[in-house]
Amino acid sequence: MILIPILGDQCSHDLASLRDVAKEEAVVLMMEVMEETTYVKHHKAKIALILSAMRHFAAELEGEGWTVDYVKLGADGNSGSFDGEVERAVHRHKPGRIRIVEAGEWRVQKVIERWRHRFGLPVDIVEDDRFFCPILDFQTWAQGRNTLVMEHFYREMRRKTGLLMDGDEPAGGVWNCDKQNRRPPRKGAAYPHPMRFAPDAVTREVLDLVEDRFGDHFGSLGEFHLPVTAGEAKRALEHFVRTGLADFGTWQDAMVEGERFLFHSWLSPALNCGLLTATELCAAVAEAYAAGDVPLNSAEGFIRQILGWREYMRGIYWFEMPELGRANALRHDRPLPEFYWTGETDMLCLHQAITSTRDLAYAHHIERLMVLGNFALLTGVAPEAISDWFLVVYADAYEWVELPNVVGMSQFADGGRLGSKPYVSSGAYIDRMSNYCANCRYDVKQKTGEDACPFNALYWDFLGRHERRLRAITA
Ligand code: FAD
Ligand code: DLZ
Ligand code: SF4
Repeated sequence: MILIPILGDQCSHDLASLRDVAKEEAVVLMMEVMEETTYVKHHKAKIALILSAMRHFAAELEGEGWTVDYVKLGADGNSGSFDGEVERAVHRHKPGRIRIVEAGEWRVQKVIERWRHRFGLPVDIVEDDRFFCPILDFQTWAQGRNTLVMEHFYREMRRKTGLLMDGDEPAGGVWNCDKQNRRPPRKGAAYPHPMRFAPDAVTREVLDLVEDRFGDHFGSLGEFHLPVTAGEAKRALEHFVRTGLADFGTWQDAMVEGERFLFHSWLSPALNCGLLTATELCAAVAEAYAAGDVPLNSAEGFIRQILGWREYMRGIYWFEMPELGRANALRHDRPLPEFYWTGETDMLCLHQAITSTRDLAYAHHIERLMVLGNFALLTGVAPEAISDWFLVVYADAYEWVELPNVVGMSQFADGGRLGSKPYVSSGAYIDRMSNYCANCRYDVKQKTGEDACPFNALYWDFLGRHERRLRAITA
């Protein structure tokens, strides 16, 4: 008998560990464990998403004929850890071997790698082929390079997958449409909304459980409408392709007061826990482009985020761990301002991004990078402090994608290995890309004084403080 543990971010029907295994010879093990729900105090919506997705997925697997041993959080004897639950399952089922897909996070992978010794059983750790680029392939690509340029990696991935390619040439003759993707918001524009799913009985039970056991965690559950099954996630993807994708590219960097999503997909929670696959997403977008339904700058812009940035971030994570978790090239050491938890600040841009984060476990990319990350970097917050915050507050946050985005891209704490310059700006950038400044208590045009936008002085102070180091790094 084979024991197949499936982790909370592995809720994919085509999971590699389930392939080529006879159902009658296997027991699938799924474990709700306190260690995972509390190793950081995740946003309530993230815990609800994972537990609901796990419960739905287990029921679907049973429907397909798998035997599933599902341990609920409140089950008698639940040890609270992956180690403990696999140990108990080994006693229950007496398997001849264990088979598991490699973990998304370094911390968990280290736990799995000890199982062979711990349980005295063969443990097959199977490659996670839900990603386009195997970890070893990325390491081969990255080995010996001083700087790791995403664009070079991305072009190789386009060639390898054939996505948006005309033979050897990029579709439409350009590899990257980023320059067409930086329009500020239009006055009076209407925005679509990601598809919302009313919680069913399973999700409602989970929502009660989360409120009951994790009531002191950050965030609210009132707006919980995320997809929790592969079927719902597929509908959410189709809805996005129909309603948001065409304008995604052009207004990718725009920010608008009160508009949480603009033309963004909000598909990352479903994607990162396995309800959707990267292949499915890219295929749907490439198909819409081929059918003439969406322009190239949107199709390319979206596929670049998945095939380029997402794969690249994962590669960097596994290439640079565990050192990445400690990186602090600019030697920043300030604590995180308290208002990151409360949203209580007069800076409207930060207030907007933080309240969206609190209410939905969501803020879009430019809010994360150019508002929340920018402010932390300018004020010298310790990378570990801001990284812990990012890992807690988003429904799509897993260390493999959060850490390189925060420590590398946003905080420049890796000293420029991932990006050639820090993503910092004064208020002028936020003013150009949003309508926030018009309604803010601060004046974005003023550089000094009581009413001056804080981003302005902070920006020049940052450049002055780090001039020598930045010159050396970027020389
Ligand atoms: P869309 O704008 O619709 O983009 C489509 C998809 O592209 C996303 O769903 C996502 O899967 C992918 N994507 C886009 N940019 C990136 C990127 N830089 N890295 C990886 N994937 C990307 N993304 C996470 O999935 N988890 C995180 O914990 C996370 N933390 C971040 C922290 C910071 C400081 C920054 C700057 C970015 C972070 N991102 C993270 C990347 C990005 O902000 C989110 O993927 C995106 O906002 C998710 O919303 P969406 O699905 O509406 O994205
Ligand atoms: C994020 C999360 C949470 C909150 N809870 C669980 C859980 O109870 N059981 C589980 O299997 N997975 C959970 N997860 C997702 C894991 O943290 C994720 O699968 C690993 O970090 C990947 O390495
Ligand atoms: Fe943010 Fe400054 Fe604009 Fe206010 S004026 S919204 S603080 S950038």
